[in-house]
Amino acid sequence: MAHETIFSKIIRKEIPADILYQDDLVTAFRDIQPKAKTHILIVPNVLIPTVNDVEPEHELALGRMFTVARKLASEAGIAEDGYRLIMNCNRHGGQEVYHIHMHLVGGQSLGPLLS
Ligand code: IU
Repeated sequence: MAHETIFSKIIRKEIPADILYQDDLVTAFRDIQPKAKTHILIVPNVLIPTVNDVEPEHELALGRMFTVARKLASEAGIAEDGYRLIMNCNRHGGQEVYHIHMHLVGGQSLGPLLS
């Protein structure tokens, strides 16, 4: 049984967050420590700790994360210039919160990913 993180409380609106989108499968909210002008986290409502825990039953929610990323990028006005979608996994990936999340970052030039 995976342990809940603060993201489950944000999804249930038990603690405040700047939620930009929510439906039956996913929730999107602004990162509290933005690393770029636009920095949004898109998370499945169900707890999946890491990408290593993804199962076929999660495919609908994972697909929804992309359609919501596209929508929010468009609403933020960054779609045409571009942006980056990032999912970190475990220690070497730099994952800090063990509830998978897609970072949507943009609003500025981000440079090469690995430098
Ligand atoms: P990571 O991929 O697990 O490293 O990213 C976790 C992100 O969650 C990181 O950018 C934090 O700033 C962000 N975050 C948040 O937005 N709200 C929170 O309450 C917590 C972390 I804890």
